[in-house]
Amino acid sequence: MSSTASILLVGLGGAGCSMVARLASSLPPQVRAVLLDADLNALQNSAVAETLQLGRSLTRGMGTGGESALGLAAIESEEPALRRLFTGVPIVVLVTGLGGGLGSGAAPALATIATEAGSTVLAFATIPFSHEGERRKRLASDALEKLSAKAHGLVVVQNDLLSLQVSADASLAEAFAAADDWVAGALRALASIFEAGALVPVDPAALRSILAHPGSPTLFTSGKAQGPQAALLAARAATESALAHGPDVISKVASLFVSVTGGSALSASDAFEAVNIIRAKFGGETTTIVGARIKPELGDGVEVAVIGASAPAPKAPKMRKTAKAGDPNQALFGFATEESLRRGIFGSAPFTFVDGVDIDVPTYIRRSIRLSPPK
Ligand SMILES: Nc1nc2c(ncn2[C@@H]2O[C@H](COP(=O)(O)OP(=O)(O)OP(=O)(O)O)[C@@H](O)[C@H]2O)c(=O)[nH]1
Ligand SMILES: [Mg+2]
Repeated sequence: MSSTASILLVGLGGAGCSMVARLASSLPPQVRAVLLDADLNALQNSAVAETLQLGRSLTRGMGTGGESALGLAAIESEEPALRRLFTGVPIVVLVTGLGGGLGSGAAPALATIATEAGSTVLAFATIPFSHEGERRKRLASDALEKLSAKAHGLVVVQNDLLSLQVSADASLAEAFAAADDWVAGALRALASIFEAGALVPVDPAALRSILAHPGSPTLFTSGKAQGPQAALLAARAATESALAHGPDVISKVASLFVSVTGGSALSASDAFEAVNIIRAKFGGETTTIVGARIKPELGDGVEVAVIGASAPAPKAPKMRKTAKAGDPNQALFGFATEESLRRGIFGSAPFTFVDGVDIDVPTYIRRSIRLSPPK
């Protein structure tokens, strides 16, 4: 790995590789790209120099044909090479399209290998379009559940939401291209946070402190604007982006990382004005880390990118079902926390905030309504 690269951008499977390949020519030196796929053809046709073929002896250079078990076996077969790839890498950004066999089967295992090698893993995963059918949706939702427990941060990108930006009669290829562009834009904004020459510098270690725990519910959004008050308008665009309002997106987070990039006219006070708008919308009460940099080529434009996370919800205490009195191995009863009691069966699930209210908490508890005993 080159001495300046602190982020490894990993494309996994057909869609993940295509999204990363779109960016390859415009990455700053701090970001290095690598493509992982079982499909040799897809790897050979890409402009990214660094590739690793998965499951050589299992799929013989082809895709998995939608078999997620094969996707998992393919990644396991390359475990030693992957461990070497991740060793010494502070941040791994994993990009994949869920719904096929490779991305869905391999992504959770890949996040585990990277985490065990000491990397902080931020995953971007697309969810199939509704018209791709039930099977792909199911594969994606199974994979999403596993991946969210393994990655430190997970940004879920609903293809259906992104497709609202293309016309109703657009082809599938056009819809994929819109999704690719969107994810590439988000990744470009993320990469630019770490470019040299900052007005307010940030260290990649700061991102590690925001995404400190596997399973953290994660928010990611970005916005752009031009002209007078561009910083303020870009911040507003970030708060209104479709990404910040999807069904799996949390709207208030404990920790925020805000990057503001603009042309030569951008001042530190413009940047902090933008940050205030972001904080008013998304929180960041525990920590807010701000990075700002000038990129003269942006002219009078400003781009704002936001990553936020909250610590994962505490898991409900487990009890052994068949312990006998006096059994020395009998599990001790844990004390439920107030939070786990409030959230009941949703205790370990990601928070779902709507207008600042955790909707997984039953309404009668949220509103403190006393229930009368059954007659
Ligand atoms: N954004 C984007 N999404 C795509 C593209 N191609 C496929 N997808 C999405 O990604 C999902 C997974 O497809 P692939 O990435 O081709 O599947 P894979 O992980 O390579 O798995 P197999 O090919 O089955 O081994 C699909 O269900 C689509 O929702 C693409 O070019 N761009
Ligand atoms: Mg494929």
